[in-house]
Amino acid sequence: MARRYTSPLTSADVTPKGLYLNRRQIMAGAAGILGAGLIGGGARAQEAQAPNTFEEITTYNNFYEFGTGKNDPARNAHMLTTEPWSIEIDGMVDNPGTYMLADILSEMTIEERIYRLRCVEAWSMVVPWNGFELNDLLDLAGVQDGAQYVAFETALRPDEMPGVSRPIIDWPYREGLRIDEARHPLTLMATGIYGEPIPNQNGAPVRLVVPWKYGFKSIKSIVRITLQEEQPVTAWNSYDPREYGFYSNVNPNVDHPRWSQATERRIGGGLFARRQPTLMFNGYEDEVASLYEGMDLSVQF
Ligand SMILES: Nc1nc2c(c(=O)[nH]1)N[C@H]1C(S)=C(S)[C@@H](COP(=O)(O)O)O[C@H]1N2
Ligand SMILES: [Mo]
Repeated sequence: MARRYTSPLTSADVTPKGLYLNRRQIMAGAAGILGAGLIGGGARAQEAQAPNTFEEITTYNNFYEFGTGKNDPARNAHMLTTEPWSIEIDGMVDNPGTYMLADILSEMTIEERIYRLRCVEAWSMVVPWNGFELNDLLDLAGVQDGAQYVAFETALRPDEMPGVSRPIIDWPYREGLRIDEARHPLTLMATGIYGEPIPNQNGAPVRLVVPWKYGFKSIKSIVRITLQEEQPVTAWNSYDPREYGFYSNVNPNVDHPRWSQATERRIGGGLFARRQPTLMFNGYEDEVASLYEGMDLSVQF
């Protein structure tokens, strides 16, 4: 199995809510940093890295199933029933079926991961997630040879999601990763923020977090995971493939057709704060660049 990722950020970077966290996990993270020394990409990503407040993370959201305004998810997502919750795991797996989330969680190790989140709209945050590695869930399902991609689907519940009555994207929200991206130790299934259960507006009860890709790849409130041979059809890519690539790796050198990606606005930085430079792979270059060796990132963006 791939090495585990240790966050270059320490418990000292987390505001008091972080104290709810499992102490052993925090200590393990700190030991990892001392042991490993500075990790290149992670160290660079550490600039201006204090996590955003719980308030910022939970009131400025994109979750179009609950409306397209940044504050709509915070106002509407309470309508989503998150308990009980199950995930259908199907396609090229040894153990297909409907998994209760509670059963999955009993098999998983929950860790804290303080990650940068960079939206394709050129704003960013730093979020202290809690979650487990997608890789561990894939092992539980038993990935078969030949499975080259993982497809994900968000719940589609018109009764609970006022936003889906508008045909903004072709619902349900869908996303996908290549299998090596899905198995990368940075790729997290998040169940919490600041040591608290993840709020509905952030994708309760379980959502994907792929920190080196634009935020829309990090699909929320997941009900289905499919292992397959072909590249999955995904919501934003099929909406407009020129604007939203399948890969959507954060890249300051590849602009969105309608705006520059060279800089970003840090949420909570204040109205007059200077924009900060966008980091290649969102600051995780040392961890993930090898996944894309030999690819022309301006073509396969
Ligand atoms: N199902 C679903 N997942 C989604 C979205 C969405 O609209 N629906 N928005 C995406 C976008 S554009 C971003 S930037 C992140 C935002 O996550 P956050 O609200 O937790 O910051 O969620 C992503 N996941
Ligand atoms: Mo986004």
